Amino acid sequence: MALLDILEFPDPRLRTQAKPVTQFDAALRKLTEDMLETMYDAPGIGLAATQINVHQQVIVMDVSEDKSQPMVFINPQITVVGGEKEYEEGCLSVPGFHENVVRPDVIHVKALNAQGEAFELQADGLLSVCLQHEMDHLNGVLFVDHISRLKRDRIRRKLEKQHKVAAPRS
Ligand code: GNR
Ligand code: NI
Repeated sequence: MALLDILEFPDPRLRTQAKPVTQFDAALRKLTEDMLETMYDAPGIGLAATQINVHQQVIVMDVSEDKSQPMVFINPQITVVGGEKEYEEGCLSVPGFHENVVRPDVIHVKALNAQGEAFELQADGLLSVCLQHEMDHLNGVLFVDHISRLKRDRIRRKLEKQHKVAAPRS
C-alpha cells in the first residue's frame, strides 16, 4: 500500500478529462487500494483518480460513520432522478475551504467494481452529493466551479500564496 500525493487547485492537471478503464487487472486493484488508503489518511469521504494525477475513471468513497464501507466506482454513469439539495462541500484538492453547493438530490448510478462486474444503485443525501462531486473531478470540474467567480478567485489567490510559501527551494 502507498499514500499518493493529492493535486491542489488551481493545478491545471485537475482539469484533465478522465478516460474509461479498459483493463481490470492487478494494477487497477492496487490503484483502488492506494486511493482508499490515501482517502482514509487525508481524511476524506471520497477520492477521484484525477486528484492523484491518474486520468482514468476511478472513484473510491466511504460515507459511513465508522469508515467501514469502502466503495469503488469504475466508469460510473450518473442519471439524475430528481430533487434539489444544498450541501456544504469541501475538497481535498481545495484544502481549508468550504462552500454551499446546490445539486440534484436523487441520482441513479451505473458502474463497475474493481473486478469489472456491473452494479447499479440509487443514491440521495451525502452519498449522492459525494458521487456527483467525484464524477465532476473525472470531468475536470471542481466544487469551486459551482460557486461565484468572486469566491472562486479569492480561494485561488489564497491557495496560490500558500503554494508559493510551501514550494521547495531551488
Ligand atoms: O472529504 C470530502 N468531503 C466532502 C464533503 C462534502 C462534499 C463533498 C466531499 S468530497 C471530499 C473529498 C474529496 O475532495 N473528494 O474529491
Ligand atoms: Ni474533491
